[in-house]
Amino acid sequence: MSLRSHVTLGVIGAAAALALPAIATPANPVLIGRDGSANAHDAFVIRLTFANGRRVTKIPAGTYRLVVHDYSSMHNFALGSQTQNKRLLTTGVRWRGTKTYTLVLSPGRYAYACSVHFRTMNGTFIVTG
Ligand SMILES: [Cu+2]
Repeated sequence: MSLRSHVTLGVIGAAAALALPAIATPANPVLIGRDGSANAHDAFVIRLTFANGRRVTKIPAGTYRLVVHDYSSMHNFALGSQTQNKRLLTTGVRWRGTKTYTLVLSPGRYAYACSVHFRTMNGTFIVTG
């Protein structure tokens, strides 16, 4: 290996080492909300999952980054606290797109639903202390 490539690798190695603390810093955990689906936009489906696809049922209190994919112009994604009887966010029924929210969740019961089809498109989860 030439001296030049050694120097280049050394610089890359140093940069990677410097980048590590930033990678290790815990970011807010990500939750994914979906109404409709990527394949069938108007599917009567609403979901709240972790990034790995697992359904959210119980999470610790804290700050979360919620990414909502509203795939349908006939459904929406609304989230509220049942404990505080308060709506936290809602997307437009006719609107389609992706929005990111920062959620500060305190302990209690929460529900999400499509405002139009809330009887069939809904889910709940618990935030623990
Ligand atoms: Cu709906």
